[in-house]
Amino acid sequence: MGLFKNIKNLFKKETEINDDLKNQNQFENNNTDDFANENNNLIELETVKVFEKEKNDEKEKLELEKEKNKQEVKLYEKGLSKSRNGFVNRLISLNSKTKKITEEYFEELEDILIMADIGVNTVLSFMDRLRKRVKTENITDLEYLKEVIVDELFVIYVDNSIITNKINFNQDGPTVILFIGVNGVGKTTTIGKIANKLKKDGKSVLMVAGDTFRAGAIEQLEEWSKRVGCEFVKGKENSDPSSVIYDGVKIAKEKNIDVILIDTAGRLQNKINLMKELEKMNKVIGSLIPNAPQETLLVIDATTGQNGISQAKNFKEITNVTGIILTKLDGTAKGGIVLAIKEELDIPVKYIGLGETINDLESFDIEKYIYGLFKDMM
Ligand SMILES: Nc1nc2c(ncn2[C@@H]2O[C@H](COP(=O)(O)OP(=O)(O)O)[C@@H](O)[C@H]2O)c(=O)[nH]1
Ligand SMILES: [Mg+2]
Repeated sequence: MGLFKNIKNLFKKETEINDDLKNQNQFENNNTDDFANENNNLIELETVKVFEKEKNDEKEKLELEKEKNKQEVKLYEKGLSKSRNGFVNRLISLNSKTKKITEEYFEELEDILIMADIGVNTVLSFMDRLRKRVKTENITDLEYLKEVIVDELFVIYVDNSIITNKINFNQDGPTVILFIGVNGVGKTTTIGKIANKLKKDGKSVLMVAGDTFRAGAIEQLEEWSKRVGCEFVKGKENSDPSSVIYDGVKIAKEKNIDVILIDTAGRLQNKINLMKELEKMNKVIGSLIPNAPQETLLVIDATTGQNGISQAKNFKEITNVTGIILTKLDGTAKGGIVLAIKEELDIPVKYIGLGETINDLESFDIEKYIYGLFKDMM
């Protein structure tokens, strides 16, 4: 498979888009050559000009893409540095002190991975596969084993699933995204960050202050709406969130807003009540926009490890969670939680939070994530 090598090539040498660019030029040069041979009049010249322009536009687009990709990789690198200094360094030092692959080595590796929040079951099945491969492929070279480890970790994520970090946008009418999760995980902050991204993509955004429960929650979201420069709808403190949501969605429809971001309170003390509340919200939203909400994104805090996974299991039982946003990955030294989410919940991670500022949010990309974690091993 050689995924380790692929990722290494992709980011370390930065060749990917450069090569694309070269191929593209080659292709278009050939095309223009062919064209010149067939026609030798003015029309030809004009066509070549158009070709040139298209070629330059394409080049510019690729350059921009390349720059964007570079910036994103940098954010992953920065945001995952704690994890690199934590569990990845332990992995590296285990590998460098090991001379021979023994049972002791496997046990220590297992410990390191469990400590990294990858999840016990995930680690056990990973260790099974690794042991088998070492045996059947007769692996003795530790350099090679390193590659196998990264490859097998990646397999956990891609196994039997369609990976999509894409938001399901409504084709006719506003897209509704509902944000749920317990207190303090980063819902409101994430709404601010996502609104900013959407605005940059040219979409109009309306925020709904559906957390009417916590003091200061409404003002906090309002602050974000001002910063981002988007529409904002609120109700009174302690009012029924569903009625605020009703108002918000109605206004968004009237104003032809592209995306509605709904903040909610994260009370999980009483599962039945929360379930009823979420049901009511969904009903109100669905009555105004068929098939909405298009996304119900559960926010979890990476620093809470297994606790975050249990929260997610609870939410999954009471409502239809379409994606996960994993915040504060920058704050943990155990960035393995993404793999646990995959194995234990099988809900796609759509975004990750890599810091507190407005730009510290990225669409989740498993290759960049693996690179951000293991770049020192590559
Ligand atoms: N380091 C870090 N802090 C974050 C991130 N996302 C949110 N926070 C912080 O987490 C705290 C709680 O966030 P808030 O949005 O109020 O959580 P909510 O209660 O779920 O709405 C705030 O101090 C945020 O700045 C992140 O990705 N990284
Ligand atoms: Mg909040």
